[in-house]
Amino acid sequence: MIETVATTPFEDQKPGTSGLRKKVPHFQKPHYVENFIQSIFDAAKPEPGASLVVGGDGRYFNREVVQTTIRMAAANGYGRVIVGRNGILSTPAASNLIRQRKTSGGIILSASHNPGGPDGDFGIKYNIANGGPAPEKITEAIYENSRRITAFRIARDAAPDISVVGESRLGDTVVEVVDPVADYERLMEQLFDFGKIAALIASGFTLRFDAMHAVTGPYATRILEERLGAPAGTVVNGEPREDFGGGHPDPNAVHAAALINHLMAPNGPDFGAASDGDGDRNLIVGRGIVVSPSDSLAVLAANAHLAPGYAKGIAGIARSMPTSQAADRVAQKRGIGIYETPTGWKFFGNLLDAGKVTICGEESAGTGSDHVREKDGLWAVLLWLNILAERRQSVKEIVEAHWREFGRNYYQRHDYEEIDKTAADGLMESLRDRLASMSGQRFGTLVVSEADDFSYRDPVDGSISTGQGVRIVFSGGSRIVYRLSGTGTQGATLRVYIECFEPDPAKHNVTPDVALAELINTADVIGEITKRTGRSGPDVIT
Ligand code: VG1
Ligand code: CO
Repeated sequence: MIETVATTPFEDQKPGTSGLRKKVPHFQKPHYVENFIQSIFDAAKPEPGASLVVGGDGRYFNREVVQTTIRMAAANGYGRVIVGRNGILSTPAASNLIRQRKTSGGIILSASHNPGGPDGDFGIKYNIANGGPAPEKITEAIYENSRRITAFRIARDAAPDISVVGESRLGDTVVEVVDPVADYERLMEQLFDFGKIAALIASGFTLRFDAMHAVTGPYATRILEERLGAPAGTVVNGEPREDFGGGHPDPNAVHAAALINHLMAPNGPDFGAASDGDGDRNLIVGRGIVVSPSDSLAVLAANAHLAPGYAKGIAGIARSMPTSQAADRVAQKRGIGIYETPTGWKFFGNLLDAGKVTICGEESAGTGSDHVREKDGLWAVLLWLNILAERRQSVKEIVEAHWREFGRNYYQRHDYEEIDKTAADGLMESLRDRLASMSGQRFGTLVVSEADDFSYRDPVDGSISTGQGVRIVFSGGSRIVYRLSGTGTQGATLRVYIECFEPDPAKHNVTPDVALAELINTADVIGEITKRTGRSGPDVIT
């Protein structure tokens, strides 16, 4: 029995960088979830009998929204809903399922690295048939629908039990519960030399993976411990929890400090890694070195051919605009394409589908390839392990050799979190107002060579995205980028990205804060950050 329920629109269901994200109590308002899901289905316009993947990162409220989504999918003409057992699917595993099973799309429930629990964050995202996040054309249609919605459709019956793998029915719709790890594990096995990685581990190479009580726990335990023979206990915090154990599942120097300290200890392991709430980000740590995500992208791109899945070489690289230009140097030297896109994985989809690029990455610890259409935390870890198994050098040796060959891009991102929204908007507006007169201005030893507000024309479909971040480039190539986060749920978050290039290997051994000192000061002078936000420094530096 299908019910049509009258509803009234919410004004704030505009998807951000990666879906709609709000506090849990906000999502719990009557009809808030239903309105948004109906708006998705109305934009997706599934063929009758189409199939849909549903799953999430297991955070608080995941279970309820999975049930609601199944009931609404049944009422909106979907013939089959494929759902991870207990509603669990990491973001890359969901992307893979959409592709493997050729569904019309998928709904991924996640607020990624944002904290969970009853007062934490929740999120809903729609991915299209290629497995990737819906492009802006579709997210805009979803938003438009959400502002006009008058009713939603939902099956009156409860959704079937999703704790056991197998098929059942809800009305005419088949609900298929799958093991969340199985298909993903098969995909990883095709890409990487599991035998070689297992041999590396058997030879005494030691590692630790911190799943941060989030969704990657079961994936990492199955693959690293059960398949590749890493000893039990290699995966820590491997039990997914609804509130991520009260932590903040963001694999950066602040929230993954325990892992980093463990790696820096005298008897620490050879390799450490962590992933975020929904399993699409990665942190790579070697003994004595935390690998900056932008460097990791460049190293992976330069060495991917060492893994069987990429043995033929890579077609090209794409990076988000604020990501350091380390990857560009790899592309230039290897004679392959390099693409600069706005922030967010949805902008990589067309480039990957068209075969223009094989590897993509963002400075925010996201790396991935054409194997799915999302960034993929465990994939990056396995590619690193495959490279280590082939090169038999330490992480530090590999990164330092990379800098010697390509030069080093010193890089930092400074986040000012939960600042006043009006102050943040004012800061960006003031920067935009000054862009035209910026060129030629001198700040200390730095002279501005170019300044703009990044806009992107998709080379595949010609769509244009404007206002993607203010770039100030100095002669010599150093740059400062300012943009506001599109994933936060409280106030505004200002991100300032600071970068300079150092070709001389004799100067590769200073810390980024030293190499970037003048740029960091200049970022405050040009952005008027202290003056406008009242903050004396960033909350997080990555
Ligand atoms: C952040 C990151 C961006 C990433 C996005 C989603 O967006 O900067 O690189 O794609 O999160 O990742 P923003 O708009 O807050 O800067 V995830 O792992 O949160 O889905
Ligand atoms: Co994520």
